[in-house]
Amino acid sequence: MELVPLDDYRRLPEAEMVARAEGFAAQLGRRRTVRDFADDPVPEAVVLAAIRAATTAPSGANQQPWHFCLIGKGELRAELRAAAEAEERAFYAERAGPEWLEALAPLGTDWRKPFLETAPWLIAVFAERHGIAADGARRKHYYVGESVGIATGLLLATLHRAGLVTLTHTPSPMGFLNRVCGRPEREKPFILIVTGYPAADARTPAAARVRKPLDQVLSRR
Ligand code: IYR
Repeated sequence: MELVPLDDYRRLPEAEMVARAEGFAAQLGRRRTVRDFADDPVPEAVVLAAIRAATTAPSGANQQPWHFCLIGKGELRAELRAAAEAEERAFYAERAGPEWLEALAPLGTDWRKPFLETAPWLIAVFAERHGIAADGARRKHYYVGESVGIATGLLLATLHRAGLVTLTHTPSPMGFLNRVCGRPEREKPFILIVTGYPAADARTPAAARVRKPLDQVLSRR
């Protein structure tokens, strides 16, 4: 094992640490999940940089068990929307069940997913359940969900920081994403991120703005 020094690290003054953390938290607090997208184009460089940010995430044994399929506007979109809406129709009609539908009611979601055709970029995030070694053998991956979840968080934070809005879409099940993206079976669709500008008349549910106060989610010992 080779070790290298932290040559680009420097401590910040305490007041600056607090100011930076507070400023970043306030900016993240302005992130909204949006479902109404404008169809205006967004430079690919923005989403590529956000994906690059996502790939800096820590991961189990640094195996980086993720794949990002970037889907621009094109003929795939109609197929993808139809496949997602077919799953969502079944989800809302049967699969969800009353308790899940009740939990979702304040968000006002339904099976219709027009944003899958409108938004300029979709990013399908896949989790590599296992890797393939140089000799073709199956290589076990560790903490895959944690790793891909952290990477997705960094992706969302960077897109937000860049001035775009996002939707974390979870069609259930999402197997059609393997076909649309041409990904192997060992990669499990993790989440579909929709990103772009909000539509001029975009509205978000009031209920989604309520965040639990710190004293409900924090304890100290
Ligand atoms: N996948 C469905 C349902 C859905 C589920 C949860 I949990 C949400 O927070 C939002 C939606 C859909 O995308 O509509």
